[in-house]
Amino acid sequence: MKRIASLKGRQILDSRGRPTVEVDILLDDGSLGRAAVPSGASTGSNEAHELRDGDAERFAGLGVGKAVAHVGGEIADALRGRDALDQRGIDALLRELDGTPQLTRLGANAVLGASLAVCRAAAIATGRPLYRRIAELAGVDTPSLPLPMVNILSGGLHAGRGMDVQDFLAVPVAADSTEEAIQLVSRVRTAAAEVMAARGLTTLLADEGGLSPGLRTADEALALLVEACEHAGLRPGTDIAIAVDVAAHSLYDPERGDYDLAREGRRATGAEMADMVAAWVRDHPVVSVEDALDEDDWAGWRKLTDRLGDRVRLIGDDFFTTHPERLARGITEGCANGVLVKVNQNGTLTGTLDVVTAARAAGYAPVISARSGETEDSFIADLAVGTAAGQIKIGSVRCSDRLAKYNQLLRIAEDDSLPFAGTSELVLPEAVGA
Ligand code: 2PG
Ligand code: MG
Repeated sequence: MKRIASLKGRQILDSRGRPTVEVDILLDDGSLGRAAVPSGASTGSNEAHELRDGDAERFAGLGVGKAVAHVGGEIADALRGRDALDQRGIDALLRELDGTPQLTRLGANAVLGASLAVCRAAAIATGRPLYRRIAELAGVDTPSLPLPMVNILSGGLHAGRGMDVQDFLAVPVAADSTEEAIQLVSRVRTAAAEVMAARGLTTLLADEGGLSPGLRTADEALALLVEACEHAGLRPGTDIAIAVDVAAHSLYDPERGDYDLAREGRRATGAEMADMVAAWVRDHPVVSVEDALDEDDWAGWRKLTDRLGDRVRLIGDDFFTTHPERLARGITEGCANGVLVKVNQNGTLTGTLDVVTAARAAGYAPVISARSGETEDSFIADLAVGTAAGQIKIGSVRCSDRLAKYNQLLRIAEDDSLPFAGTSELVLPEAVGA
């Protein structure tokens, strides 16, 4: 028994300078568990609710004073005296206390902060690394180090809509360790900046530390990424593969029922979006495409999965929102073959672990992901290892909010007993990583 003595919430700032919640949990034995909550910009409609104050005078309404007050008030009252080792019981209690499906009343930011802090406190109290504690909760015997997919070029809501598509990422498929993976993508990131500078493009940073060349089409961005790999002395498709996050929900116009590719100067139907993605997969070493279609286009997702699902990972982010029922429906209907996993979309650690377990059981690849608004908290690095998810998406190899997670992976990798997942979760042609 590791009894919770007290909880404290505070408002801190995330990587966009917006308020977010941090929670401290102190146990009777003096162990302190601290966790901070991330926040997205391109969000799905079915995410757990982020409670904001709405007071226009303070942080333009984005303050989290109410959520912080819930942590120190109702949540503290409910959790005081509870056993921090009972993560599942505590998370169930938090949900019950809130009483709404999307944690609207207390705020998913308040609930998640408490949930993650409980886990960290329990790890500290039992003298184990966080990823070991998570593995125990997830029922994972062999934790593993994930293959990162690393943002190199940014568009969409992370880069002032400078490009229509949100993320172009490098996947270091030739890497056989975390250190090698980070080294390879760092070379690509640096080379991309050099190629862009030589073309007179701005190399200022987007929200996740990526570059935003403001190119007109996704094809041009893919070609630039391929060129950056070559400039770095790496073989596109063999050393470095490409992942794309379309974030199509933020392009979708529900009134007209089509997608606004404003930068490209055209509109596209769902079928045209699918054709575009199929052409990327045909013409470039693309191994993973996230949110190619809107969050509610179940039929379109199914068709796309039938068409490309044996060649590429089709990942649902805004589509699934780390929601067990949406994932279950996707599995039943044959939509996607991978799921982005974001703790704050779900709202509790246990709920998140259950989504990973359900994905695994159905052969869907889970990708543990950061949000575009992050903090110095590195929890998701341990989460990816502890769940043996196989892949992680953190952002670029720039900015301390991102590096906190990469650096934590480097620390965890000092545990020689942990295998590196490598390309085990990718659907790959044989030449890749050879
Ligand atoms: C995404 C994430 C991270 P956001 O769409 O996958 O890149 O962005 O946190 O803004 O939803
Ligand atoms: Mg996404």
